[in-house]
Amino acid sequence: MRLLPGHLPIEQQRHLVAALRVILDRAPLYHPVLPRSGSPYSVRMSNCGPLGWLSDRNGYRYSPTHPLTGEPWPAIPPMVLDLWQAATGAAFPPEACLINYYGPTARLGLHRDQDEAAKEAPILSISLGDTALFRLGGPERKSPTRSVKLSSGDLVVLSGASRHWYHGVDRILPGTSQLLAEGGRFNLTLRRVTPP
Ligand code: MD3
Ligand code: FE
Repeated sequence: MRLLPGHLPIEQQRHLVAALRVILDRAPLYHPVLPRSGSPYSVRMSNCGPLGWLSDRNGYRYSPTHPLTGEPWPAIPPMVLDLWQAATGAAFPPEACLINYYGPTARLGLHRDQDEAAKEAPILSISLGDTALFRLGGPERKSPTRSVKLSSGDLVVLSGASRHWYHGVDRILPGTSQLLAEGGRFNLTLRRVTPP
């Protein structure tokens, strides 16, 4: 895992939030539910890009359309595609940009990202807004974990072995950023889904 702390200058963070607002007008945040149990996540989600990650009663999958509007996801903003290229060096574009929104009490349990057929492609994460206490584990659920703070403007590149490690978000530290009028945190997770 490669952490690029404070990679994004504040003007770029603001520009990115403005682009996010336009995307979320067309593809609103919704409350996903866990497979089988149907329990809601505390994180709200949306996507941009040709594919979007979904969780519902039937399982996890990638879909070209929003589960509530039935419309295709909006395009990934050019600035985000440029960041992907610069940070990952990948010769191919990402296909999915998951947009997670954390209110002050939201969290995300320990999990692995393993719904992508492109098993070896890197993942890029962009944090905006309040700081998150991120938990990084290892290859197995029982592997030792450590806590890492992810602040507004930080990028994380997951490649190689770390791409398949357990991770989650323990909590948000409310009031740590002024970027979002509503408070809370956005995280963008860019992924290649189909093998390039
Ligand atoms: C480490 N999102 O959407 S981003 C997710 O902050 C997700 O919203 C978190 O986990 C968030 O699936 C973490 C940083 C991240 C993303 C993928 C990883 C860290 C990772 C994959 C492997 C190891
Ligand atoms: Fe994840």
